[in-house]
Amino acid sequence: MTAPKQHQLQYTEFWQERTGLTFGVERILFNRQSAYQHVQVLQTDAFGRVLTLDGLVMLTERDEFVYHEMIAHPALCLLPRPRRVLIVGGGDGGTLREVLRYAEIEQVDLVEIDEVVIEAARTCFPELSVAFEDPRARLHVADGVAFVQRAADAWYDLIIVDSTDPVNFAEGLFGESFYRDCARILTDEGILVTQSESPFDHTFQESIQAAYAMLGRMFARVHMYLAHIPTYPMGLWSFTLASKRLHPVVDFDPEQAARRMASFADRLRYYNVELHRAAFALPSFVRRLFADGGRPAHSMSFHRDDIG
Ligand code: AG3
Repeated sequence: MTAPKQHQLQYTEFWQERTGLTFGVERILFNRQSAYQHVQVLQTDAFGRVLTLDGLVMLTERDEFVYHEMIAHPALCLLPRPRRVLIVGGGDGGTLREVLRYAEIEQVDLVEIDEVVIEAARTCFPELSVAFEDPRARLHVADGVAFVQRAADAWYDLIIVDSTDPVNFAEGLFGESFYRDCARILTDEGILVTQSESPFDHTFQESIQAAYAMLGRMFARVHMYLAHIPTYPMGLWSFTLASKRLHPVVDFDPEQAARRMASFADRLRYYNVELHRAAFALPSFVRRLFADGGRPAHSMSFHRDDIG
């Protein structure tokens, strides 16, 4: 019989006052206060290495594939020929790794505000940060809001906002002027994808609803899609796809997508062409979150004409 445990180190991200997710911690691998936030990497018992920023779980070795595949592939498979991509945030390199899987991608600008995040990834998550070595990747340590202000019109096919929660310095990445610049620097067929928190969590509901209203005024369509991410608050996560022209389900061509992914599809662990459609089908309670004046919405999509 093994001896009973006499001490243990645990880490909890609190989702509410006293409710949260607890990890068993074996070792603290990285621990630094940057100019922006507290950056930590923990070796945990059940989820491998975990990156936290100001105490919030950003990724775990075990389930990062869900978030990174789902923030990148739905839009990349929908666009017929994406060439230039902008990633705002994402200093760990996970989103970049997914974008660079496509041979037709020519250039990816990644704008991360905090170089300590990049360093933490280089030290503790080489399987993610390896993406920075690709010659198509250009790394900018800068503020995303200022970067999009200065970027040229109609340049990017896709913008991915891989940010933390809409608080503190990340709040601007959910705001009107940032979205306006994004719309301006995207091509006529361009798409903006952003992480948009958990539909189960009321904390950010208002800022996400406000973001939908803003995006609805700038893009022809705005759609929510979902994925299961065990280590983010409530385990069910949403993404928002704002598109100038293409409808994410109606205009999605599964054969073309399968062809485009042929060289790497067997290495993906979450996304596939069948799942693409399923991800945009929303549970009824999620549809109702965006109901106008209590009227149930029929789908979580806004069209410019409906909004006026
Ligand atoms: N960005 C989204 C993380 C949001 C998690 N929120 C939380 N734990 N409260 C993750 C960055 C990974 N590239």
